[in-house]
Order: sequence, then structure tokens, then C-alpha cells
Amino acid sequence: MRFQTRAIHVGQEPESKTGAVVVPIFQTSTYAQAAPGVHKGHEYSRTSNPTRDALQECLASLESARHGLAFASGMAASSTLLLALSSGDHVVSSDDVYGGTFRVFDKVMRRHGLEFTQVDTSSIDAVRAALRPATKLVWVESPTNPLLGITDIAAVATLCRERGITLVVDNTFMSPALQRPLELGADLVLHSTTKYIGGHSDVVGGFIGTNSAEWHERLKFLQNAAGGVPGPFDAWLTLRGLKTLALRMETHCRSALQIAEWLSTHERVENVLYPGLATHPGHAVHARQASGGGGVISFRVKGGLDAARRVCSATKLFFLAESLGGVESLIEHPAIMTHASVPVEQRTARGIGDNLIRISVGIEHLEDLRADLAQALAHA
Ligand code: P1T
Repeated sequence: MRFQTRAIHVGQEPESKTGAVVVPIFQTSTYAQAAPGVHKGHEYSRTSNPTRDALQECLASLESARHGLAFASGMAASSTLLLALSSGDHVVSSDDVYGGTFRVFDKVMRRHGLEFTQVDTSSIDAVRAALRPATKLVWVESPTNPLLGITDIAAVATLCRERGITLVVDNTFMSPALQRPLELGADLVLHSTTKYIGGHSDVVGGFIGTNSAEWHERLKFLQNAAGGVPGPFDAWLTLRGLKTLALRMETHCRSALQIAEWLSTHERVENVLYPGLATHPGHAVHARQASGGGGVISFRVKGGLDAARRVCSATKLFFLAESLGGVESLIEHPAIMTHASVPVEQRTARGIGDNLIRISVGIEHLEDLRADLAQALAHA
């Protein structure tokens, strides 16, 4: 079955008792047993729930993964993965990652003895140079949040395989409709399903997929032991979102490319970061490993913080809000909003300056979106 068909059918057989064609919301915390230990496959909903099972099976299939685990949020997925490491283990990650990911590295896991080195993973030499005997995990976002940097996933996967290191790719910005890291050699694929997968800005969730039975068993144990699971209704909303993922991504990509091209010629714009543009330094690698530029664009306005603040406050259709990947367009200021947890010196060194704006291009009509940005940029 092709991707679009699997999105609608895998894990979603009509319900056996009634024939309901939509997986029901099994809103239950526990399951009756016939005798102690004798049950129908479910004991307690932290451990497993049929609605969550359907989501895990379907999303695993879309990521070309044999196994999938759903979590209460993207950060719950990330934290659970990090719990698989031990004190003294070392992690190499992209230097540009979601602010919350940086925060859990720096402010939480470091206290528990994990060590982190952040490098520009678009350079394979930089990744190689950062590896240590204690390196257990390489953590890549491609494209990165918020600067849309691109990493050659297959090249990093080869390096990791040679050294026996696990590679995890946070695929949130692409979704499996555009990029499937396991097919490129990654060991684990991670998502904030809050974004494109849920797709409607009405649910928070996370996911990890893998083809390694060993990693799956470790993470499944930790999913239950640490308990960061999604409720049945959240799993159901996410599964509903998946059904239209491929359709939505086509529009996100088409509109974002047009807006990125238009912004590149705008007099109030200093530069545009979008991997779908031929001028992006990672464009060739991105085009090889993904089938579209996605819906997120970052750009720098001329005039500094005040100008950026005015633009962000002036859009009407682009809501000023954190997050991305929903049907509605969003605009945000990374330095003040999503990446405030990154110390200012690090932000500045990486290029997350006060004039950087990030937009998530939704599926509204392109001309309405362009007109909204045009009137907002007039305030810059
Ligand atoms: O918000 P949550 O579902 O916990 O997911 C965290 C997360 C993980 N990975 C990436 C690449 C992300 O972008 C996020 C969340 N990001 C935002 C909320 C944001 O506005 O960038």
C-alpha cells in the first residue's frame, strides 16, 4: 500500500463489535480481567490503550518503522529517549534545535550526568570531530528549528554506524510525508506530533519510531515506567490528523515556496532561510533526502528588534503564536518566544538575532497570506 492509503488504513480496521469505521476513543484507564493475569491484551492504559495502539501502528508504518511509540508531547518523547542513557554518556546534537530540546539537555539531563556537545551537524567533519568514546547518541534536526539548517542524514548515519552510535532524527519539520529518516539510515525518528502530524493545532503529542527491536523494547519499557503517554482522545485526534497529512503537506510546501521566493525580493527583508530555495546552502542535500521544503520559513527583517516586533504584531491571518505545522498560519519571534531558553550569547552566535522572524505557512489561500505579510512588512 502507498503512503496515502496506509495513512487511512493501517491499524484502522473497522471495530470488531460494531463495525464502526473510525477507531473508537477507548476512554478507559483499566480493563476487566477474567482471572488474575487473564486479559484481552490490555491491563492498564499507561501500559497500552487500543486508540494509542492504532496511532502507533499507523504512524510507524508512515515512517517505514516496524515499531512506534506515542508520547504525551514531543518533549515527553525526547525526555524518555534521554532516560535510556546513563550518567557519563555523551550526546552530540545539532547546535540549532528547538529551544525546549536545548533546555532539557542543558537544564535537566546535564544534572543527571549526561554530557552534550552541540555542533553544526551540516558539517560531517564537525560531527566526526565531536565524537568521543562515551558518545552514545547523535541528535539531528533537519531542517533545524528555527534556522532551517540541513544535515546530510545518510552521511551522518554511515558515520554513526561505523562507530556503533545511535542516530536520532527529529523529523518534526518535515513529517513522514516529506522525509523518512529511517530509510536514510537513522536508528530512531522522533516527532512533535503537535505540529504537521496532528495538523490542526488542537493536540499536543510526540512519537518515536524505530526498526530496532532492542531500542523498541527499551523505549516501550521507559514509556510505561516514566509514564509520558497521550490520553486516548489525544491519540484519536492525532490519528485523525494523519489521514490528511499528505494532502496538507502538498499545500504547505507549494505556498511556502512561493512566499519564500516573494520574501527574498522584498525591500524590507534582509534574508530568507528556506530549504526549498535553490539559494539555500543545504538545498541540494535537502532535495536528495526530502520531497519538499516544508511549511516553515525564517527571515530577517531590516531594522532590528523594533521592526521585527512591529511585523509580528501587525499580521492578522498569521496569528502571533508559538508552534507550527497547523492548518492556520502562525508567526513568531524565536529570540523572545520559542528559543528564549537558549542563552543570548549562544543565540547570537548561531544567528538567532533580534530581527529573526519565523513563520509557519498554513493552508489558507496563498494570496490572502501574501497580502497579510505585505501589509505587516509595511510596518517594519
Ligand atoms: O511541543 P512539543 O510537542 O513538546 O514538541 C517539542 C518539539 C520537539 N521538536 C521540535 C523540532 C519542535 O519544534 C518542538 C516544539 N516546537 C515548538 C513549540 C515551536 O514553536 O518551535
